[in-house]
Amino acid sequence: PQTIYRKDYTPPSYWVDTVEMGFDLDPEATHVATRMTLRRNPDSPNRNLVLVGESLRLEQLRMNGKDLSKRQYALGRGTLEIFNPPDNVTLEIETVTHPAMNTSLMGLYVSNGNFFTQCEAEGFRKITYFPDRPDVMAKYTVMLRADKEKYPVLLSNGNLIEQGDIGDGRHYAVWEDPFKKPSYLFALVAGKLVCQEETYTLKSGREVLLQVWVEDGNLDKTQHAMDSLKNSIRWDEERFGLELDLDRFMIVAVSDFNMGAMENKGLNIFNTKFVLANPRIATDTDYAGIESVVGHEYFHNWTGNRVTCRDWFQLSLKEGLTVFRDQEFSADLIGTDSGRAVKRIEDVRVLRQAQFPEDAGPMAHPVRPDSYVEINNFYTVTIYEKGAEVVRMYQTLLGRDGFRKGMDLYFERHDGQAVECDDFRAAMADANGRDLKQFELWYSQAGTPRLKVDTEYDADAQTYAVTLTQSCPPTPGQAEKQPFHIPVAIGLLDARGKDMPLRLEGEQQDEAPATMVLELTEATQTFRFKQVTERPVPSVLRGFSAPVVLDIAYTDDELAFLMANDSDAFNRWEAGQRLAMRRMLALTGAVQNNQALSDAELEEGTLNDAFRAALNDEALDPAFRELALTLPSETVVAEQMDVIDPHAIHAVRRFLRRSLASSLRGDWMVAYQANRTPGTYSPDAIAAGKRALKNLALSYIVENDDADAHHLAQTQYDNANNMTDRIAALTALANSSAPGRADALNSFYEEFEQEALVVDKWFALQAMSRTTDVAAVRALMKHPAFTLKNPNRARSLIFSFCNGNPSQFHAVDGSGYQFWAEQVIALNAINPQVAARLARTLDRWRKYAPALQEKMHAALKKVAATKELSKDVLEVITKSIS
Ligand code: BAL
Ligand code: ZN
Repeated sequence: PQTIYRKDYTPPSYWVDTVEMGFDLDPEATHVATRMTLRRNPDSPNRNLVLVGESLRLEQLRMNGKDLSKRQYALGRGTLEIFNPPDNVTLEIETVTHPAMNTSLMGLYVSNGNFFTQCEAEGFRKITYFPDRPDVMAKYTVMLRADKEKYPVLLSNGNLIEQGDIGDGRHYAVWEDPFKKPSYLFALVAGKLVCQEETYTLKSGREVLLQVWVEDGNLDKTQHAMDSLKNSIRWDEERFGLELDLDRFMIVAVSDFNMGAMENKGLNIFNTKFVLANPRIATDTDYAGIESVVGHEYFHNWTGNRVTCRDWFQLSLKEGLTVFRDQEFSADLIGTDSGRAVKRIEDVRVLRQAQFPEDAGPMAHPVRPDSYVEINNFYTVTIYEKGAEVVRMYQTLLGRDGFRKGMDLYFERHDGQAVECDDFRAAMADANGRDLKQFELWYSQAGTPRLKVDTEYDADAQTYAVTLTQSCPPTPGQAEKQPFHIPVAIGLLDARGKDMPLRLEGEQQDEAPATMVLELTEATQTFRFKQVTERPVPSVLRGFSAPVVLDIAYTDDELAFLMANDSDAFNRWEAGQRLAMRRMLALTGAVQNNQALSDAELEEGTLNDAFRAALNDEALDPAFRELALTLPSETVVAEQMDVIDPHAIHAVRRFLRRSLASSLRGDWMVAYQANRTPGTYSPDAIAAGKRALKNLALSYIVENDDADAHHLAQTQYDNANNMTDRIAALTALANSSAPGRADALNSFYEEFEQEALVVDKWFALQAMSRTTDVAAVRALMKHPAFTLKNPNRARSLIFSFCNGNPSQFHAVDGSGYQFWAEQVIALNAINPQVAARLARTLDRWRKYAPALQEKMHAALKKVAATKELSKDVLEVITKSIS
């Protein structure tokens, strides 16, 4: 397959001004009539008009009112090229598509008998021939026609301007979107759906209609999405002065969906997972996920839709920025400083768990990639989460007000345009009179930078020198890296654990702050603090001020001290994680040397004491304590090893959990009792934090695997009035030898058989359970509720096992890898996008011991040798093997 390069960008040969579409919706064969007006782009070197189309039957092609003769155009593989058209063109195209057969879930498809579309990135070309690229923005008018009984609801972007019957039991609706948009934001929905609706008054006094559409029977699960939408609208007005520009804003839930959700103009289409919630079926995590995804899609209306991307290499322009916005939204909604810190820790955990490995593996790419084979493979944690970190660094460097000025200028300059990441950076620089040239390297260089910290205290001179040294490992196609512009937030703690006032030598300062942002721009720089009256303990990279790996030498005692005292909550958490990581790596080495792990050693250790102190510190938010007392995940530990040994890591993490479970058993029990949340369920941050800590305590207690522990879990399972507590108890039981284990799993399924999202949880928790091996997963695949065709279901069982159960997946006989290969191949035939995601699982195969490597390589080869591999999967596998 062909590689597309950023450097090859050329402007389109024609702009499209208007698009009128008529759909005759039929699951077997939908006819699409499109009329568009185009105008030659004088800046393009190309004379011909090239449209793209995929899996389409072309029925008719007319230009300026006349049929085109065969000599005037060429129909290639995926392209329709019209030779040397006049400057102004009206094209009429009729195409036929087959929605019911479309299992890729791109373009127009059918889910549970209803029609949906997904057009980002390149799905519109499965609906009609079109210059399907984001820099071509047009105004759309759409008429939908369908059987009235089967498809009573007909929706598209913008405003409903007309509807009525057309005889034969059919009806129609006409939608007009007043805003120009790229084709990837086109959407339609048709079917049997019901909605919760509310009118909402904007700050300006204008009233808007808000709707959340779901399948019949789900109206008891839409309130949280609706509340989240209203919160999003208010937040964007307050924080960024951005108003909803439409009179109607719709969210539609669909159970077959490749992504989390999609920001189509005025008609957001969501995976049911990010809409449906009530206490019976949804966990606190689900509630938080819905809030952030509803926010994310809503915020795209300005960052993505009003200002969009020139080409797909600029994807992070909208995604990094919009993730940053949704992160800030969630943090602001919690409101408290400690709540913000908890949100920050959670976001950084995702970055480390998923993005750092990506940045160190064969698919590593810059935030603004230089090339791709299949753009769908670049909806990555690098584009999204690292992209959000890059946006966050502007705010760290410029301050909140400076960041806002940059945003204002960005919209002032680019509203209605398709632009580049560089345009965003220019707006930030110009609005603040700052030179951000070097900052571009965050967009162009892949890899996670390392930041080494060396310190020197001079008691006589009372100075403290902090030397920062940066480096960045090579990544595919980038052997050498230039130094980044890195904001390093720092504080210095005195012996009592208090922040010392910071004064830099050679700087004019009005005040001496507790935290200062040092700007590292060279490979090595020394920053010297003055009037430092005692040797401090440094707290570096506060709030995780840059997406780097921090290399700093602390003693165990210093880490325990920081964990207990740092005024920066992020670094308090970080200190505990470092302490745990150090111990986990040491023990992993011991396991590999066949040494026995001993409890006694741990009970007297710093880690045990530090964990006990954090657990019992009533001044700390329960949500924070839950994070502080959770050991680094097996994946995060794996990334710290030169040669990953999944079995040793698993043994060590389990050993440490059991040790902490038994040595702190009384403390866990106290925390368990103290953090119950009786009464009516509420997903607010305080209550959710309590449940999180209580359920962490439960999971530790059940590590003891005795009758009392089993009883505690069983009682919680039987009496829970919400899914968070229910599933936590079931998970604990599933990971134990409790006699009620099998009964609980069975009864849970029976109770929730009709709730697809809960059945997903049921599969997922078994897939990730310690005792579930490949054979058990194969058995679960035979369950009548299992299907590979539904992405959520495939993810719940297959992905959860391959990515979330490392010690079983990496079975020494290679059976996990064979299973993986079979599923990638099976999914490839159904849904290439989902298959390519699963294909990423073996990205890091070169990091394992030779015996495992060999078996992984064989599995990769097996996939590579498959006939009719999609370019999605082919790109991932080729990059992994090469
Ligand atoms: N644009 C794809 C889905 C999302 O990032 O919102
Ligand atoms: Zn997005």
